Amino acid sequence: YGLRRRTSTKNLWRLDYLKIRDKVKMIEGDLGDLSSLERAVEKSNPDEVYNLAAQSYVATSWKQPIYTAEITGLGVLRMLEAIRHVNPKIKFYQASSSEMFGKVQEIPQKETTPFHPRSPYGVSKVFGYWITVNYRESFDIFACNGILFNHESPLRGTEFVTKKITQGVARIKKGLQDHIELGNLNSKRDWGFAGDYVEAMWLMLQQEEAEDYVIALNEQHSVREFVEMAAPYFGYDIEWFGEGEDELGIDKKTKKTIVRVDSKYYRPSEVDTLLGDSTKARKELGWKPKISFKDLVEDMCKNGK
Ligand code: F7E
Repeated sequence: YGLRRRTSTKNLWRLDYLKIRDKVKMIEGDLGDLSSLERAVEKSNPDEVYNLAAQSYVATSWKQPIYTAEITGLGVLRMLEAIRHVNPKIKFYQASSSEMFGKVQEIPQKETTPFHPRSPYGVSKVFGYWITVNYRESFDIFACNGILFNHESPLRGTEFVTKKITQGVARIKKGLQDHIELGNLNSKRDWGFAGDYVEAMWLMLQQEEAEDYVIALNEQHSVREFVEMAAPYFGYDIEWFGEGEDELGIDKKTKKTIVRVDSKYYRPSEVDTLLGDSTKARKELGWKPKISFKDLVEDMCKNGK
């Protein structure tokens, strides 16, 4: 079963891409509406609930901070309440995020690293994390936090930087777009393949005890490096000129400008560097990512739309 928020336009293209549209039954519901969640849990009668729903775009969380807190933060509590009322035996997975580490207190970040979120999104995820721990400790619900570092695939939404870059370079090559406008090129992330990370989510709910786990590739790259790695799939080789807002990424051979920096994509407070340490998940869950960073970039370049 999938929980589906009502919209006037169709948005099930990801299920089509994965060829599972016929296998997933949709139930209408909204993380803002407790009664709809209770009905969804009653109707589907699940063994496991995976809460991956959120206002998930960090930049929007400064524009809509209260909505973000309502859905990304309080939405987790509503889901837990629905489980507690309908059937507290249901296992619960909460999509916690590396954004909770924000201004990082140690490098790399692991389960015991203190949180210092840097956006209304990160702050809301910290609430979701702790309410999950609290319902585990208060009501003995089998509830786990997966603290997932950035996880990407060709299914990524176009506003996120990996998809914006891979789709953007593909469109430039086809003559559909002139250049890509990006914000902070120096920002560093630990990017992995979403499919591998979903396997870790499932493994967490198959353990004897409910616990929290960091899921990451344990490898870090900057936005600039992501551009440099994606460009060659489309025949470009990027060199950089200028600094800050004046920086340009230009193709060596053709001298075409591929990337321009636009300060409108800078964030009011940035998460400069994220690097995970997923040792616990690798040891206790036996989890190991199959797709490397290089393979991920290639997959997104080849299979993006
Ligand atoms: O930004 C920088 C931007 O929006 C990555 C979500 O899934 O992962 C995601 O959050 C970095 C940031 O992802 C542009 O400033 C530069 O430093 O792709 P993003 P995110 O904010 O890391 C975590 C784990 C989540 O939980 C979130 O839900 O790239 N950047 N230029 C840019 N970012 C965007 N979006 N667009 C740019 O033009």
